Amino acid sequence: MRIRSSEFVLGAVNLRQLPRNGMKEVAFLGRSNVGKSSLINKLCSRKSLARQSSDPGKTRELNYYLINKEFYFVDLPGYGYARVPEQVRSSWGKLIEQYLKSRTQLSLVVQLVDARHEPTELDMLMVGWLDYYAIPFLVALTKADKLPVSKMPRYVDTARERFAGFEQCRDVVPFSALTGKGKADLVRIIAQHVTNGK
Ligand SMILES: Nc1nc2c(ncn2[C@@H]2O[C@H](COP(=O)(O)OP(=O)(O)OP(=O)(O)O)[C@@H](O)[C@H]2O)c(=O)[nH]1
Ligand SMILES: [Mg+2]
Repeated sequence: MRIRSSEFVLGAVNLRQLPRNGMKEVAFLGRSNVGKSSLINKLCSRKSLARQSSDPGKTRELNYYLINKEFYFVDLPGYGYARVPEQVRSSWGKLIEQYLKSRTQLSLVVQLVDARHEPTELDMLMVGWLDYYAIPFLVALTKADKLPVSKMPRYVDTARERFAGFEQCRDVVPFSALTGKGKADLVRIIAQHVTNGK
């Protein structure tokens, strides 16, 4: 599969606003500032399709992008941004959990984790939900260009071991929005989940 077209469709603040046409969805999940929008832009070979924030924690909507007029990418609101009030944080958590739990057309989640750091508690809580709700996911280790090449294999191995215990984990892929590293692997795995044998 090649990503030939991508367009912004809508930003939803609640689940009632989500598309009802049944097209498959791939959702991108990760803490605020981990690189979700940059990854979506890179996959789509676009400079500014998904809004990249200079102001972390700003993406509050579920942003829908129609890909190849065939399926959706969903940029989920980033979690874990410290300066967001507790009440707002818990309502985001509920929105994300409701979405994961109820969205039957959700075919794959790309869970983003910073390649240089240990996954956060919230990252592990999210993949726990994914396993619990039986949603296949793949882990993208973002900003891999910031890791010295010599350290890369050890970091990737550690992450693979960490996620190996999750039944729904399909793969762990180092990724860089700067260099495009990992893009081909991500597109290949996404294609396996959204196309019907094409
Ligand atoms: N070096 C490097 N920087 C990156 C990479 N991906 C993202 N960044 C930078 O990290 C910052 C956050 O990136 P975003 O793509 O806006 O992150 P996000 O997860 O969408 O953030 P929110 O929408 O606030 O949740 C930006 O300054 C990006 O330029 C990468 O692969 N390499
Ligand atoms: Mg974003």
